[in-house]
Amino acid sequence: MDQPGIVRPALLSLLKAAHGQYVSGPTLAHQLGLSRTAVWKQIQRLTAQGFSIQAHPRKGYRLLAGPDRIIPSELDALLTTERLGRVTHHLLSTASTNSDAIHLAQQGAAHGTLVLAEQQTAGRGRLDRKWEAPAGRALTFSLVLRPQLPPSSAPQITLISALALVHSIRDQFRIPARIKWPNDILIAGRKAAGILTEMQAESDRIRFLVLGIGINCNQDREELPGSLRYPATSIAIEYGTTIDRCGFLAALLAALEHQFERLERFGFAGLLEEIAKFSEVLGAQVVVAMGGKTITGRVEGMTAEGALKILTASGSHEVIWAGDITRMTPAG
Ligand code: BT5
Repeated sequence: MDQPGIVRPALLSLLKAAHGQYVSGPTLAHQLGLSRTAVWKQIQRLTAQGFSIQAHPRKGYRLLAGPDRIIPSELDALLTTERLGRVTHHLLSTASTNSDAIHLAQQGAAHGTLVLAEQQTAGRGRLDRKWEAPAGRALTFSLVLRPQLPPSSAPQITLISALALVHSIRDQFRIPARIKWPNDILIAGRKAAGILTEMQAESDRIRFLVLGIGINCNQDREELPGSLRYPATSIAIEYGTTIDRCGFLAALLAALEHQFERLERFGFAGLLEEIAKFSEVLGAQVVVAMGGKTITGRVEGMTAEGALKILTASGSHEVIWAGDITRMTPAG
């Protein structure tokens, strides 16, 4: 039975798989196990959701363009995770998905709860800086996490998430993304994504952690914010064409889940080498700003907790737990 109001993700998958070519009504009906009238009704529902579909009396249907928003049923169909994203709050507009996720976590939201927004009106970075992204062009989301880890591991979650992001971007688009300690993803030296981890903890355990991720996906150059601390780019600019945000999100959630499992199994020290492999800053000459203070030196590596080790110009070894790399000359 065809349920009223529900669009079958399989229909969308079949249309997408045809890459803009027609798929005949009988083919769709056969593959979906529906009558041709039911297929036509489903097509109408997709159109109502913002998909642009051309119907031809003999050739069938072809997908011209998707809406600038993620369709929850499509995400559901693509998810391969056990827990991440299994409960999803999908919002067209909100102030900040991190604020929403914190609120939900305080009310007991389960590990893996996802808050996804097409637009944020007060998206934030660290130290209450702004995170800017036009509606429907980026990915802005937050996850409620309840790891069995001490509060001191919060920075590790940020770095492990960065590792998952780098792997997903590399696997999906063959783009050599890198990690800029502590929370940025760079492509060709430009910022393509940022991570904001916020936590509520007791002295010895994390009550919950909210992992907020903003990714520049389909913005063109004009849509990237003007005055930035660091030059920016988007995946589409580097990839050369727009990307399927929904497919990318599903792949990223799987990569995040995989990396969190590895963190719990092997500990952070076991993943340090891999993070170092994708680090943009290892060996680089840097200026790090921390509060009102700056430190200049060469990045020697990371501690087993995820802090940055710097050899300063005067020869002293410094360990930095939080800060911003404001200038960087790559290792050469
Ligand atoms: C970050 O902070 O990079 C963390 C950004 C996290 C955003 C996500 S979106 C979903 C969730 N909900 C939220 O409210 N936040 C999270 P930070 O390292 O402090 O960098 C912030 C700086 O990045 C700003 O001061 C700008 O200079 C710059 N910036 C803002 N929007 C940008 C963009 N779209 N692309 C590149 N840089 C940007």
